[in-house]
Amino acid sequence: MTIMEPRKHGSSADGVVGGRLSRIEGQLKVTGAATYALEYPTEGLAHAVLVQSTVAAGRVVKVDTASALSSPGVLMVLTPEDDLGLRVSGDWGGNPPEDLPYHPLPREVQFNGQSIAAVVAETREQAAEAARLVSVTYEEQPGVADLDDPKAGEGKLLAHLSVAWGDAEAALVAAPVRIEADYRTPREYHCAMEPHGLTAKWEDDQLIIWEPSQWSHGMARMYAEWFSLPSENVRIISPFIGGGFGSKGQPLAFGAVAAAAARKLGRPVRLAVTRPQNFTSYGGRAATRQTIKLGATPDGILQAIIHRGANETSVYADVPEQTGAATPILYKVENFSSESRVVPVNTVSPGALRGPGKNPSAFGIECAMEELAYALNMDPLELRLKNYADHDYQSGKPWSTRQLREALTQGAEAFGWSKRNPAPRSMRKGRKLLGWGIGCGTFPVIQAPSEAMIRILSNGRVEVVSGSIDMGQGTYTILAQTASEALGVPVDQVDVVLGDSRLPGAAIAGGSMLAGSITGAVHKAALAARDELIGLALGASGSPFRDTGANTLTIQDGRLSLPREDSPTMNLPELLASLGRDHIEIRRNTLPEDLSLQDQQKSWGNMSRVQGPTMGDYSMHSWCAHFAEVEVDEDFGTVRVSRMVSAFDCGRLYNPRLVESQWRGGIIMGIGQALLEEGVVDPRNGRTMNSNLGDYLVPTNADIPDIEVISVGIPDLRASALGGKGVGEVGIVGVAPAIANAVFHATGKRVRDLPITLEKLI
Ligand code: MCN
Ligand code: MOS
Repeated sequence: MTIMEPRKHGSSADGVVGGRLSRIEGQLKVTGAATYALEYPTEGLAHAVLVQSTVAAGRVVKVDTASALSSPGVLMVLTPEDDLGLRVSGDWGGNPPEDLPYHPLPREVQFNGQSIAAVVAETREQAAEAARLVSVTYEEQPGVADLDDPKAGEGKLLAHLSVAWGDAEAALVAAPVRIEADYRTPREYHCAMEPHGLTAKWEDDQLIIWEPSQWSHGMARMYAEWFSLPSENVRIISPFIGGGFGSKGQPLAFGAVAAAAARKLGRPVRLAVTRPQNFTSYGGRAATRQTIKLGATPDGILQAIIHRGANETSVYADVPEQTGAATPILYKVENFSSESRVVPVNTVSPGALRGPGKNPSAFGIECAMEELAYALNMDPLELRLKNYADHDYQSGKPWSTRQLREALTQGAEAFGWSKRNPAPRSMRKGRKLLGWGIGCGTFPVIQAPSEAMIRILSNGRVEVVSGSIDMGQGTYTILAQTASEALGVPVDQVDVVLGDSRLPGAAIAGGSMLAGSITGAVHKAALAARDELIGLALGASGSPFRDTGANTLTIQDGRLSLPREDSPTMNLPELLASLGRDHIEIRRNTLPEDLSLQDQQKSWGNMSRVQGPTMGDYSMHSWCAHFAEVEVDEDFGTVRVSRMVSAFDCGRLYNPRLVESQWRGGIIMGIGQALLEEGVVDPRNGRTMNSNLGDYLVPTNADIPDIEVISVGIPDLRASALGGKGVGEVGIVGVAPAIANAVFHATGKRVRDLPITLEKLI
């Protein structure tokens, strides 16, 4: 548990909701004072190193551990022979686990890079050396390498993802103007700066785990289910995370191995997943392919959208990367049909990666819209505005708020879109071809309950306490601002304590749902604390307000006073002293009132009370419009994004400085997706060949231009207590199509499979 003490960062106006306060934990991070999961000192620590399969499919027939066991410092080698005594855990929704054994080091190999053995030794170096000596014999079976493998087939239809209204087939045939195109996106990976790993320690039947987590309560529950323990026996500690991007929302096989090894050995065990092992310990964004057919009138009114998509999944779980997620809600259309398939291949199950579903979906529909614009000889901005969706045609519900028109028009204005010559290859800068393109994006508002505690200490400091997570997105800071404003206490008097499953429950830092959810709980708790303080101050013996007949007080700058000029005042230390209390504690949650305490506690470790964007009377989403400029060198085929302007509707912004950083971060990842990122699979053995940051390219500073971001949102009080919508993911959605569209405008070449690398342009 770490206590964050905000320092002065600019004026006091920065400290309230909507202020531009700098990250309050920033100094701890840049000075190296913040402690990460693998840095906790633990006495008697042993170190585990994973051994991973080198075949895509088959059976482990023998693991020869003799030389590893006789290697210096080795304490234990775990193989598929060892029954670790684990049971399968439940899913995110908290649905009861199947009563089956769980083998994190399985005998059946399902993908290349699967963990099948682990060596535990006194030091990490000794474990790594011995892991090289473990020799595995397989009975190999033919595997399916990836989506392009001829053995992969067309996959399974996921009927629950099919969406249709009107008669799309008939409307398409009748449409005077039609386009049809196939789009593809490759495997992509999170590449968080902090790799996966954990330190696991048992104290009797209590399991303590230091592991980067996007969801402390959910992970505690899932670990507990593996070990057949009550949830409260597992404690996840995760105050700082070096990025997650969707990869750290659940415990993974290596975590089960480390915790089981610690139990077997009777010593704490640390397991650091190496960078290459990160690529197969949790899946990245699945490779996708999709076909989009659009029909329109000659003046550009959409008549039909037909979408057929597929993504690769593993052979053991059907994980959709829903390429039809944005297609039905971006435009007004009376005839629509979408179907999604999953294609099992021998890979680790794909995972959630910033903007899952919406991201590849926007690549398809936003490229297709520009292809239609060219077929119609119409400005792509005009085409988008012409087909503006006045409500959600999929659910039939009105939008809660949708400022996408403003995003398109204000973004276009700031970018200078009206100066565009529409003809491909018509614009130049020096000897480079210049291209401009648009891509829209969206991400749903997901709502979840949360709980928070406010503690007022006798020294006047205020603590905001929550088990929620800050993986860099800004939770610490916005919670200090929320409490400061609601309580009337300066922000540098507020400390924020996060990242521990022993603390009050919270939504996952995922699905862009945490900020809206946890600010609601903190706001509620802080208002209750304020009322409590005022009540106590009016009644306290020796209180200057006691005989004034007043029935309320104001709190400003940490001082209580009557709402009049010449009022006596009292600060928080004085109040607590007069009450003889060393602290005051208030806890509030946003669950329904009538839940039993037991049901309340259960709610934090599962998502049974999470609400999707159309569960109420409205359809609620964040929106954006990206405008990209590229410079293409015709001789070398190199593409550089030279300018981006992006306009967003994310409702009210709790902290615009942090939001702008979130948006830019998403856009930078989108530039990587458009031009660089691609997991390359060896077709012979299903191995991820570029499983390191030297070969799997992500953008560097030199790849990133000026990025101008604009907020066009208005407060949306249906979306959240304070009026904000989700911010963390929408930024990446629509970037890749904006760049692909710009590359077409520059070169006249339409690249429909990402990334847009030079060999596709020459
Ligand atoms: N915010 C705001 N006003 C709003 C909404 C959000 O000021 N109306 C700001 C706050 O600083 C808040 C942040 O934006 O902390 C993100 O809020 P939100 O959109 O609710 O997203 P979450 O807090 O749920 O964070 C998860 C989200 C996801 S799902 C991914 S993936 C992602 C992302 O955040 N991974 C990240 N941003 C990331 N940023 C960093 N640095 N590292 C990651 O791994
Ligand atoms: Mo974000 S991919 O939902 O963690």
